[in-house]
Amino acid sequence: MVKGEDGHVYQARLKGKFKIKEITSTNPIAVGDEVVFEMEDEAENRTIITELTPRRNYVNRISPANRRQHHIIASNLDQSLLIATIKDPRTSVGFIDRFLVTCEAFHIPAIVVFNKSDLHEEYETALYEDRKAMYEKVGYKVLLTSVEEKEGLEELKEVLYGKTTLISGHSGVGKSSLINAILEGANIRTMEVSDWSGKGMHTTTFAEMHDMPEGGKIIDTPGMREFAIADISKDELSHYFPEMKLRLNDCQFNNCMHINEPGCAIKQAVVDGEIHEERYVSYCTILDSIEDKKW
Ligand SMILES: Nc1nc2c(ncn2[C@@H]2O[C@H](COP(=O)(O)OP(=O)(O)OP(=O)(O)O)[C@@H](O)[C@H]2O)c(=O)[nH]1
Ligand SMILES: [Mg+2]
Ligand SMILES: [Zn+2]
Repeated sequence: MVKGEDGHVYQARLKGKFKIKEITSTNPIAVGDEVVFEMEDEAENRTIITELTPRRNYVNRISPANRRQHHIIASNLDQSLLIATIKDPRTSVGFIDRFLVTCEAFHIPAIVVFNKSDLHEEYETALYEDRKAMYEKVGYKVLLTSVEEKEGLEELKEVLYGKTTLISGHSGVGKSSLINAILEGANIRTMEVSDWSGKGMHTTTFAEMHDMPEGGKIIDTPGMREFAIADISKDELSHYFPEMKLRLNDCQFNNCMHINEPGCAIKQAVVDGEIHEERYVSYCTILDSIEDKKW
Protein backbone atom coordinates (compact mmCIF):
# COMPACT_ATOMS: atom_id res chain seq x y z
CA MET A 1 0.00 0.00 0.00
CA VAL A 2 1.25 3.50 -0.80
CA LYS A 3 -0.03 6.82 0.38
CA GLY A 4 -0.04 9.56 -2.26
CA GLU A 5 0.68 13.21 -1.71
CA ASP A 6 -3.07 13.61 -2.15
CA GLY A 7 -3.54 11.62 1.06
CA HIS A 8 -5.16 8.69 -0.74
CA VAL A 9 -4.08 5.12 -0.14
CA TYR A 10 -3.45 3.00 -3.23
CA GLN A 11 -2.66 -0.61 -3.92
CA ALA A 12 0.82 -0.81 -5.40
CA ARG A 13 3.05 -3.35 -7.03
CA LEU A 14 6.71 -3.19 -7.89
CA LYS A 15 7.99 -2.75 -11.38
CA GLY A 16 9.87 -5.92 -12.32
CA LYS A 17 13.39 -4.52 -12.09
CA PHE A 18 13.14 -3.95 -8.33
CA LYS A 19 12.92 -7.61 -7.61
CA ILE A 20 16.34 -8.41 -9.02
CA LYS A 21 18.24 -5.22 -8.28
CA GLU A 22 18.83 -5.47 -4.57
CA ILE A 23 19.58 -9.09 -3.90
CA THR A 24 21.07 -8.71 -0.40
CA SER A 25 17.76 -7.67 1.09
CA THR A 26 14.71 -9.91 1.30
CA ASN A 27 12.44 -6.90 0.85
CA PRO A 28 13.28 -4.35 -1.85
CA ILE A 29 10.76 -1.90 -0.42
CA ALA A 30 10.18 -1.35 3.27
CA VAL A 31 7.69 0.61 5.34
CA GLY A 32 8.79 4.24 5.49
CA ASP A 33 10.23 4.28 1.97
CA GLU A 34 9.43 7.19 -0.27
CA VAL A 35 8.60 6.12 -3.79
CA VAL A 36 7.45 7.39 -7.15
CA PHE A 37 4.42 5.57 -8.49
CA GLU A 38 2.18 5.63 -11.53
CA MET A 39 -1.47 4.80 -11.88
CA GLU A 40 -1.94 1.39 -13.45
CA ASP A 41 -5.68 0.88 -13.13
CA GLU A 42 -7.67 3.76 -11.75
CA ALA A 43 -10.93 1.84 -11.45
CA GLU A 44 -9.25 -0.83 -9.33
CA ASN A 45 -7.07 1.65 -7.44
CA ARG A 46 -3.91 -0.11 -8.60
CA THR A 47 -0.55 1.62 -9.08
CA ILE A 48 3.03 0.67 -10.03
CA ILE A 49 6.06 1.79 -8.04
CA THR A 50 8.67 2.93 -10.55
CA GLU A 51 11.32 4.48 -8.36
CA LEU A 52 12.65 4.30 -4.84
CA THR A 53 13.91 7.57 -3.38
CA PRO A 54 17.30 7.14 -1.62
CA ARG A 55 16.79 6.23 2.03
CA ARG A 56 17.82 8.73 4.68
CA ASN A 57 18.43 5.78 7.00
CA TYR A 58 17.00 2.37 7.88
CA VAL A 59 17.08 -0.40 10.45
CA ASN A 60 17.76 -3.96 9.40
CA ARG A 61 18.45 -7.38 10.84
CA ILE A 62 19.53 -10.73 9.49
CA SER A 63 16.53 -12.35 7.84
CA PRO A 64 15.22 -15.15 10.05
CA ALA A 65 14.27 -17.02 6.87
CA ASN A 66 17.63 -16.70 5.15
CA ARG A 67 20.76 -15.91 7.16
CA ARG A 68 22.62 -14.73 4.05
CA GLN A 69 20.20 -11.89 3.51
CA HIS A 70 19.08 -9.01 5.59
CA HIS A 71 15.60 -7.73 6.11
CA ILE A 72 14.92 -4.00 6.19
CA ILE A 73 12.58 -3.38 9.08
CA ALA A 74 11.78 0.27 8.26
CA SER A 75 13.36 3.35 6.71
CA ASN A 76 13.48 7.15 6.95
CA LEU A 77 13.12 7.17 10.72
CA ASP A 78 13.57 9.87 13.33
CA GLN A 79 13.67 7.42 16.22
CA SER A 80 12.86 3.90 17.25
CA LEU A 81 11.01 2.61 20.26
CA LEU A 82 11.64 -0.81 21.63
CA ILE A 83 8.61 -2.07 23.50
CA ALA A 84 9.79 -4.47 26.18
CA THR A 85 8.01 -6.28 29.00
CA ILE A 86 9.33 -7.64 32.26
CA LYS A 87 6.56 -10.22 32.30
CA ASP A 88 4.21 -11.90 29.77
CA PRO A 89 6.38 -12.14 27.73
CA ARG A 90 9.77 -11.52 29.27
CA THR A 91 12.12 -9.45 27.12
CA SER A 92 15.77 -10.27 27.76
CA VAL A 93 18.54 -7.72 28.13
CA GLY A 94 20.30 -9.48 25.26
CA PHE A 95 17.40 -8.83 22.91
CA ILE A 96 17.12 -5.19 23.98
CA ASP A 97 20.85 -4.68 23.57
CA ARG A 98 20.97 -6.18 20.08
CA PHE A 99 18.26 -3.80 19.05
CA LEU A 100 20.01 -0.81 20.68
CA VAL A 101 23.34 -1.69 19.06
CA THR A 102 21.67 -1.73 15.66
CA CYS A 103 20.09 1.67 16.28
CA GLU A 104 23.47 3.08 17.36
CA ALA A 105 25.07 1.71 14.22
CA PHE A 106 22.46 3.42 12.06
CA HIS A 107 22.51 6.63 14.16
CA ILE A 108 18.84 6.33 15.03
CA PRO A 109 17.93 7.53 18.54
CA ALA A 110 16.36 4.71 20.54
CA ILE A 111 13.99 4.70 23.49
CA VAL A 112 13.08 1.72 25.65
CA VAL A 113 9.46 1.43 26.75
CA PHE A 114 8.49 -1.14 29.37
CA ASN A 115 4.80 -1.93 28.92
CA LYS A 116 2.33 -3.89 31.09
CA SER A 117 3.37 -2.17 34.31
CA ASP A 118 0.01 -3.29 35.75
CA LEU A 119 1.44 -6.83 35.90
CA HIS A 120 4.36 -5.77 38.06
CA GLU A 121 4.47 -7.06 41.58
CA GLU A 122 7.38 -6.65 43.96
CA TYR A 123 9.83 -8.77 41.98
CA GLU A 124 8.99 -7.22 38.61
CA THR A 125 9.08 -3.69 40.02
CA ALA A 126 12.58 -4.25 41.38
CA LEU A 127 13.73 -5.75 38.09
CA TYR A 128 12.24 -2.85 36.16
CA GLU A 129 13.98 -0.31 38.40
CA ASP A 130 17.27 -2.08 37.79
CA ARG A 131 16.80 -2.11 34.00
CA LYS A 132 15.71 1.51 34.00
CA ALA A 133 18.79 2.59 35.94
CA MET A 134 21.03 0.51 33.69
CA TYR A 135 19.73 2.02 30.44
CA GLU A 136 19.39 5.57 31.71
CA LYS A 137 22.97 5.49 32.90
CA VAL A 138 24.14 4.82 29.34
CA GLY A 139 21.96 7.58 27.97
CA TYR A 140 18.72 5.95 26.83
CA LYS A 141 15.33 7.31 27.71
CA VAL A 142 13.22 4.71 29.51
CA LEU A 143 9.44 4.88 29.85
CA LEU A 144 6.99 2.78 31.83
CA THR A 145 3.52 2.25 30.41
CA SER A 146 0.35 0.28 30.91
CA VAL A 147 -2.39 0.18 28.32
CA GLU A 148 -4.54 -1.53 30.91
CA GLU A 149 -4.24 1.28 33.45
CA LYS A 150 -3.49 4.10 31.00
CA GLU A 151 -0.18 4.75 32.66
CA GLY A 152 2.57 6.72 30.90
CA LEU A 153 0.54 7.26 27.73
CA GLU A 154 0.75 11.05 27.78
CA GLU A 155 4.50 10.88 28.15
CA LEU A 156 4.69 8.41 25.29
CA LYS A 157 2.55 10.64 23.11
CA GLU A 158 4.91 13.52 23.75
CA VAL A 159 7.87 11.45 22.63
CA LEU A 160 6.08 10.49 19.41
CA TYR A 161 4.75 13.91 18.52
CA GLY A 162 5.96 15.26 15.16
CA LYS A 163 8.37 12.39 14.50
CA THR A 164 8.50 9.22 12.44
CA THR A 165 8.91 6.40 14.92
CA LEU A 166 9.52 2.68 14.48
CA ILE A 167 7.84 0.53 17.12
CA SER A 168 9.34 -2.92 17.58
CA GLY A 169 9.61 -5.70 20.12
CA HIS A 170 8.60 -9.29 20.74
CA SER A 171 5.14 -10.49 19.81
CA GLY A 172 2.59 -9.88 22.55
CA VAL A 173 4.33 -6.99 24.33
CA GLY A 174 1.50 -4.65 23.34
CA LYS A 175 2.86 -2.65 20.40
CA SER A 176 -0.47 -2.46 18.59
CA SER A 177 -2.37 -1.94 21.85
CA LEU A 178 -0.18 1.05 22.69
CA ILE A 179 -0.69 2.56 19.25
CA ASN A 180 -4.45 2.03 19.56
CA ALA A 181 -4.41 3.74 22.95
CA ILE A 182 -2.56 6.72 21.51
CA LEU A 183 -4.42 7.08 18.22
CA GLU A 184 -8.05 7.42 19.02
CA GLY A 185 -10.06 5.50 16.48
CA ALA A 186 -7.09 3.65 15.01
CA ASN A 187 -8.63 0.25 15.71
CA ILE A 188 -5.61 -1.91 14.87
CA ARG A 189 -6.11 -5.59 15.44
CA THR A 190 -4.56 -6.84 18.69
CA MET A 191 -4.42 -10.21 20.32
CA GLU A 192 -7.53 -11.36 22.15
CA VAL A 193 -6.70 -11.62 25.82
CA SER A 194 -8.04 -15.17 25.82
CA ASP A 195 -5.71 -16.10 22.95
CA TRP A 196 -2.65 -15.05 24.85
CA SER A 197 -0.43 -18.11 25.20
CA GLY A 198 2.90 -16.38 25.56
CA LYS A 199 4.35 -18.01 22.48
CA GLY A 200 4.42 -18.27 18.77
CA MET A 201 1.48 -16.14 17.76
CA HIS A 202 1.69 -12.94 15.81
CA THR A 203 -1.29 -10.69 15.56
CA THR A 204 0.30 -7.99 13.43
CA THR A 205 1.54 -9.68 10.27
CA PHE A 206 2.94 -6.80 8.25
CA ALA A 207 4.46 -3.42 9.06
CA GLU A 208 2.10 -0.51 8.78
CA MET A 209 2.54 3.23 9.15
CA HIS A 210 -0.09 5.29 10.99
CA ASP A 211 -0.45 9.07 10.94
CA MET A 212 -0.89 10.90 14.22
CA PRO A 213 -3.56 13.59 13.91
CA GLU A 214 -1.35 16.00 15.85
CA GLY A 215 1.55 15.32 13.48
CA GLY A 216 3.96 12.41 13.41
CA LYS A 217 3.98 8.87 12.06
CA ILE A 218 4.03 5.61 13.98
CA ILE A 219 5.17 2.36 12.40
CA ASP A 220 3.67 -0.80 13.87
CA THR A 221 5.60 -3.97 13.08
CA PRO A 222 5.04 -7.71 13.56
CA GLY A 223 6.65 -9.08 16.71
CA MET A 224 10.17 -10.38 16.36
CA ARG A 225 11.19 -13.59 18.02
CA GLU A 226 14.87 -12.90 17.57
CA PHE A 227 16.93 -9.94 16.57
CA ALA A 228 20.14 -10.96 14.79
CA ILE A 229 22.46 -8.06 14.03
CA ALA A 230 23.46 -7.59 10.41
CA ASP A 231 26.41 -5.72 8.90
CA ILE A 232 28.41 -4.98 12.05
CA SER A 233 32.01 -6.18 12.32
CA LYS A 234 33.64 -7.40 15.52
CA ASP A 235 36.05 -4.50 15.80
CA GLU A 236 33.38 -1.81 15.54
CA LEU A 237 30.93 -3.41 18.00
CA SER A 238 32.19 -1.60 21.12
CA HIS A 239 31.53 1.72 19.38
CA TYR A 240 27.84 0.95 19.59
CA PHE A 241 27.83 0.57 23.37
CA PRO A 242 27.90 4.25 24.44
CA GLU A 243 29.48 3.41 27.81
CA MET A 244 32.29 1.54 26.04
CA LYS A 245 32.77 4.05 23.28
CA LEU A 246 33.74 6.77 25.70
CA ARG A 247 36.40 4.59 27.32
CA LEU A 248 38.00 3.07 24.23
CA ASN A 249 41.00 5.40 24.29
CA ASP A 250 41.86 4.21 27.78
CA CYS A 251 42.61 0.63 26.75
CA GLN A 252 46.31 -0.24 26.52
CA PHE A 253 45.96 -1.62 23.00
CA ASN A 254 44.10 0.33 20.37
CA ASN A 255 42.82 -2.88 18.79
CA CYS A 256 41.59 -4.20 22.15
CA MET A 257 38.50 -6.43 21.89
CA HIS A 258 37.96 -6.15 25.66
CA ILE A 259 38.02 -9.89 26.21
CA ASN A 260 41.39 -10.96 27.63
CA GLU A 261 43.85 -8.25 26.68
CA PRO A 262 45.93 -6.68 29.48
CA GLY A 263 45.26 -3.07 30.44
CA CYS A 264 41.66 -3.13 29.25
CA ALA A 265 39.74 -0.10 30.51
CA ILE A 266 36.38 -1.69 29.66
CA LYS A 267 36.92 -4.77 31.80
CA GLN A 268 38.23 -2.56 34.59
CA ALA A 269 35.06 -0.44 34.38
CA VAL A 270 32.97 -3.61 34.71
CA VAL A 271 34.98 -4.64 37.79
CA ASP A 272 34.54 -1.15 39.24
CA GLY A 273 30.79 -1.29 38.64
CA GLU A 274 30.85 1.60 36.18
CA ILE A 275 29.70 -0.61 33.31
CA HIS A 276 26.79 -2.91 34.11
CA GLU A 277 27.80 -6.56 34.02
CA GLU A 278 24.73 -7.51 31.99
CA ARG A 279 25.68 -5.00 29.29
CA TYR A 280 29.17 -6.45 29.16
CA VAL A 281 27.72 -9.96 28.87
CA SER A 282 25.60 -8.70 25.96
CA TYR A 283 28.73 -7.32 24.33
CA CYS A 284 30.54 -10.66 24.66
CA THR A 285 27.54 -12.62 23.37
CA ILE A 286 27.09 -10.37 20.36
CA LEU A 287 30.83 -10.40 19.63
CA ASP A 288 30.70 -14.18 19.64
CA SER A 289 27.76 -14.22 17.25
CA ILE A 290 29.38 -12.02 14.61
CA GLU A 291 30.93 -13.93 11.77
CA ASP A 292 33.84 -11.86 10.64
CA LYS A 293 33.93 -11.81 6.88
CA LYS A 294 37.36 -10.21 6.77
CA TRP A 295 39.57 -13.29 6.59
N1 LIG B 1 -1.98 -6.53 31.31
C1 LIG B 1 -1.72 -5.86 30.19
N2 LIG B 1 -1.96 -6.41 28.98
C2 LIG B 1 -1.67 -5.71 27.88
C3 LIG B 1 -1.12 -4.41 27.94
N3 LIG B 1 -0.91 -3.96 26.68
C4 LIG B 1 -1.33 -4.94 25.86
N4 LIG B 1 -1.78 -6.00 26.57
C5 LIG B 1 -2.33 -7.26 26.06
O1 LIG B 1 -1.27 -8.01 25.47
C6 LIG B 1 -1.75 -8.78 24.37
C7 LIG B 1 -0.89 -8.51 23.13
O2 LIG B 1 -1.09 -7.17 22.69
P1 LIG B 1 -0.82 -6.72 21.19
O3 LIG B 1 -0.98 -5.24 21.17
O4 LIG B 1 -1.58 -7.52 20.22
O5 LIG B 1 0.75 -7.08 21.06
P2 LIG B 1 1.73 -6.81 19.84
O6 LIG B 1 3.04 -6.42 20.45
O7 LIG B 1 1.14 -5.87 18.86
O8 LIG B 1 1.88 -8.29 19.21
P3 LIG B 1 2.22 -8.70 17.67
O9 LIG B 1 1.33 -7.91 16.78
O10 LIG B 1 1.98 -10.18 17.62
O11 LIG B 1 3.67 -8.37 17.48
C8 LIG B 1 -3.20 -8.38 24.18
O12 LIG B 1 -4.01 -9.36 24.78
C9 LIG B 1 -3.33 -7.07 24.93
O13 LIG B 1 -4.60 -6.83 25.42
C10 LIG B 1 -0.88 -3.83 29.23
O14 LIG B 1 -0.42 -2.71 29.42
N5 LIG B 1 -1.20 -4.61 30.32
MG1 LIG C 1 0.70 -6.05 16.87
ZN1 LIG D 1 39.71 -3.03 26.14
